[in-house]
Amino acid sequence: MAVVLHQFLFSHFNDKARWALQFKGVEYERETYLPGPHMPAIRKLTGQTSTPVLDWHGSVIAGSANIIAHLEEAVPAPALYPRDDEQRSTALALQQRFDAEVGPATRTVLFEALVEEGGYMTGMFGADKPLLQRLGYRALFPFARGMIRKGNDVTPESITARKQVTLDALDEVARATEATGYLVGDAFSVADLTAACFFAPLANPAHPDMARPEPVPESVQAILARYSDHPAIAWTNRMYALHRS
Ligand SMILES: N[C@@H](CCC(=O)N[C@@H](CS)C(=O)NCC(=O)O)C(=O)O
Repeated sequence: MAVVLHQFLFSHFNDKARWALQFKGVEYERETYLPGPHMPAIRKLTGQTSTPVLDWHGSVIAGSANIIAHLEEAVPAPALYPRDDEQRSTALALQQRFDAEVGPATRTVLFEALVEEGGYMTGMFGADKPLLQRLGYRALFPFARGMIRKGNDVTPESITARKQVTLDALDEVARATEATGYLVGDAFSVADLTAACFFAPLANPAHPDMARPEPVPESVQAILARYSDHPAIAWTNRMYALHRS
């Protein structure tokens, strides 16, 4: 049985799984879903609707952190968990905190603009789909806009709070990577992978899985411009260039 990643294109939580699979040198297939219509299939597989989901030779694993934990056990080298116990705990705690707070925050920051750009957003998530399916998805978008806002916490109160979480996380990573270039110790780990993925929507790294399709709408460009001078954005692009082939 093969290894299959059930995924959305571009999504930063999904890129955690893609990056870990690539880092470990695992050959795998991708089953790509359109956000929204994905629900019945993912629910049938896992009992919930969130992606990424990994089918590992018939065992189904849901959630980016669980997928990385499984890969770390199945393919120990190269390691994503630091070998030193204390450093491993630090890296895993950072992943847990960033999964809970920072991933959702940067998504809200980006979705504030994306949700108003129906053509761009549906084209992005449907990039690998046939034209007719893309057109149908685009036509349905206005009816789904409210649900997308709700599902991604794009509300006035939440946007302000999540911009602050985003800025605090960027500052934290810039500070913590100043000495060695990495978040924990002096080597790339799950902590760097997690933070880089969550900043990728704001950094727009030149990797085919995450680089925004051109032309990028002005509203999205304005968000990228807001963060472009932050040292953690340069760090994110460096992590993608060095460790995400
Ligand atoms: N904690 C989960 C969160 C994943 C997540 O938020 N996935 C989003 C895409 S970025 C998703 O699939 N949303 C659709 C849904 O939940 O139905 C993880 O680490 O994998």
